[in-house]
Amino acid sequence: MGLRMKYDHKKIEAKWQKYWREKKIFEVDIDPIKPKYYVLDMFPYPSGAGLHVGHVEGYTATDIIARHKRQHGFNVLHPMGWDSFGLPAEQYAVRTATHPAITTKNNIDNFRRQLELLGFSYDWSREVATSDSSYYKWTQWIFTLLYERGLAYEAEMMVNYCPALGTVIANEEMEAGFSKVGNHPVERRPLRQWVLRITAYAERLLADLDLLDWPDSLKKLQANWIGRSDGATISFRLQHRPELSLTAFTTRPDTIFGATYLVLAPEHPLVDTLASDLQRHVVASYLKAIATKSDLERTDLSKEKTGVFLGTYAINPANEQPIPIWISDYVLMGYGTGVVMAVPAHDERDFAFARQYSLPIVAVFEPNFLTDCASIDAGETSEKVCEEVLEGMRCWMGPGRAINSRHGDFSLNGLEVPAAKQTAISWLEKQQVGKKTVNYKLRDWLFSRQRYWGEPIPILTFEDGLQRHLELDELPLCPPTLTDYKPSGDGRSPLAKVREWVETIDMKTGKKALRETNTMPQWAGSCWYYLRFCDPQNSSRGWDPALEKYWLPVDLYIGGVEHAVLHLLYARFWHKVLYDCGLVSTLEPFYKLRNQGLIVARSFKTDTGVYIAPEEVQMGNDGRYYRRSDGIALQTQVEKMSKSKLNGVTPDEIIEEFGADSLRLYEMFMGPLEKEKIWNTDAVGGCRRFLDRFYQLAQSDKLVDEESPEALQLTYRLIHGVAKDIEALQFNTAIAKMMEFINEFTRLERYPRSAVKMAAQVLMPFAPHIAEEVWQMLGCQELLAYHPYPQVDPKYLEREIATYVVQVNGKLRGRFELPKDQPQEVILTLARQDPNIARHVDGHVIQRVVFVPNKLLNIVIE
Ligand code: ANZ
Repeated sequence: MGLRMKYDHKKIEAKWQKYWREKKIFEVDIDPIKPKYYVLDMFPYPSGAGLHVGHVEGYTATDIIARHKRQHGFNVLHPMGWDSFGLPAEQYAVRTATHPAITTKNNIDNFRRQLELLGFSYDWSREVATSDSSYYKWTQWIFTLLYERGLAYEAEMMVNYCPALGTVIANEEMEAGFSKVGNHPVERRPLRQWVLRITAYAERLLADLDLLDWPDSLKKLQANWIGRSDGATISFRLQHRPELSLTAFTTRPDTIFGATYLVLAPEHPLVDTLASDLQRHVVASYLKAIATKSDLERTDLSKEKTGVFLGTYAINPANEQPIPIWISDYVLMGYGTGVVMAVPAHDERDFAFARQYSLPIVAVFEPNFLTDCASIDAGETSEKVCEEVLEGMRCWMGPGRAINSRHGDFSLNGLEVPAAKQTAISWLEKQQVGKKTVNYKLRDWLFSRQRYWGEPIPILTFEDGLQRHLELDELPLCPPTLTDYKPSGDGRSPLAKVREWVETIDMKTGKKALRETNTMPQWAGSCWYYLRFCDPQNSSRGWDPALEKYWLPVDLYIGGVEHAVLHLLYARFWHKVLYDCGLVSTLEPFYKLRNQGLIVARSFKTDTGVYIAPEEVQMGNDGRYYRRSDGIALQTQVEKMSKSKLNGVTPDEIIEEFGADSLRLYEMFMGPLEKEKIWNTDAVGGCRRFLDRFYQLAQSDKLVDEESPEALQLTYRLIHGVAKDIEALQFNTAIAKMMEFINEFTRLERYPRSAVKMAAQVLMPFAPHIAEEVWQMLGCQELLAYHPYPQVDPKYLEREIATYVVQVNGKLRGRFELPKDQPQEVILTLARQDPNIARHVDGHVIQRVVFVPNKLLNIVIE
């Protein structure tokens, strides 16, 4: 009997990583003969904390796809780089006076080391960093293209200013009045800022979502953010000043007869003109009271409405009635026209406001309950609801027929909402007092930041106020080296303090000029990195058109859902501008996108809120958790991994103990890619044991050169099933199939060498180091990475499917359709990964599992 080697992951992984790196195995060039496949990750911000197991999840998924596509003959572009401008490096610089370039370089080196340890098959010759001047030269150049097309402009505007961060931030970067980074309070302030006209692309950004194979939830998020509203603008003449008028945007022009007052945003430019002498005083004090409120606070539906009457009237064009003009902070200047025609009978906010200030409420639609009874609460009758609406005691936003809507020969009476809308718009257009209008919630993109560690905006301003952008031969424009990175605190960038950099002589005209001191936001560099990866070293252009044509679009993009309205919207916008400039050949950058789910972890704490490390926790017989040392009962919670909660793990420690292949396998086995998953270090051991068994298989005494039909059948099923799962990005079920295979295969009397080789081919995308090693141990000379995927003979594939019913304490909780004869462990594992089933099981002790082969699994908990 030969001496068997133990599976030494450290030796094997180091060996193959060195080989791949030194032989530049994964470097690619265009190859007109092969089909191309571009698979991209959302490149990381190289933080000081290093790679996270969440990065490993998405990066393993794309690596599996990249390797799988190579096996299928594709020319695969799989690059990696660094989104390396950003606030943390700058804040660290402020604290320690270390130049951000130094911190960033160290962090990048650490990230690269960690990624290499995972055996990802990147073409490292294409590595880029957004903070390198050879990269941001082109980011600045794209900015000049936007500027030339009128898509970058300066404006004095109310901005979200975050005093703690010392900078302005975009709407997309805040939530409920706080910055998403650091959760600091954000104020409203007027400041001169650079803004990108993303609104000019609103319709295309919305319409082209239809071209994309993205998760529906993500498309919906973008569509809602863009927020298209179809309606009309209607102009209201002023009662005693016919030369003046106010224009309102409404989505319900059909309710025009019910418009009983107008409400202006407090910032509306006509507020001062319209306030009567009598009301001037109260108006002024109202304006003062609301000055610092954020849009979010102002539009909060639940808050009590406030406002004041301006003392003047407008005329409702439909019925010629005078209606009072108010101001209120629930109307925003930044949306529509900043004027609302208030229809209290059919709009909730207007209704609350009208009740508050006793303004008239006139119902103009009679509720139609045939098509909508959702708006009636339990215990109410439709008659009662109808009566209340007609009496102005209740607001009705559902469908109905128009009433009280006639003046002269203009009538909407009897029409349903959609028809009434059309009729109203035609009438308004004919009378020239309104027109059909589409409005978007999307605002222009606030593009300047008062920061040091970002791309300087390449603009010169001359003494006469004229400006020019720097030409390509003047780029990159590098920031000066500072020793003091602190924001100046007065809303200006740290660069503003460097007079000799700011005050300059324009090389082209010899005129005195000032440099722009604001820098670009972090999102700028990531707007086009997928393009640079096509041609990363080009110093004379951003990318070569032939290379762009060959590699683009990105065929598969994987990343977190948190980028739904930031990076993914901004990058689509830039791409469309580049398309209009004739610089890219596809309408969209990323046709297929999938999100990875969050990896969370169980944390434990005592009643007094002290977090306890998982190693110190033990589960009692009652299924609860206790501190090992003294038996104190602990509270437990599943939450984001974090240092302070002691529930984090680093890829480094897992790789050290179990190996990169085990980590890759485990992260893919945890559950469906897009779902949230709970980390469990013990389960990495299960994946490790599977690899151990596979390694032993390749050295077994039972290996033979002859084939056998049983072995062929098992192997072909595996080859076929795993390929199908990979194409569908169902990596967890692919791994379940491999585990099932090894169980069945090791029961055979003889192991045909050819079958084990094919199994190594199937395993390679998931656990590439051990697969290459086994492949070599079985006598194969050439590299497995490019070896074509095995062909299957379909006659071996037929196999019956069984429905496995899963119960928890006898109650039906799920169902799986799988090939017959699955072992109990496979069904139990799949069941525990299924959120619907896991919900009933997690946190309980499993007392017993009843298994009826090919039929049923009943999990009995206490
Ligand atoms: C009259 C009306 C009657 C309205 C009715 C609604 C229901 P979306 O769908 O979000 O686009 N509105 C217009 N401009 C506003 C502003 N600057 N600040 C706050 N509210 C504003 O909302 C459009 C509706 O929001 C408009 O249609 C307007 O109220 C209000 F039965 O006009 B509506």
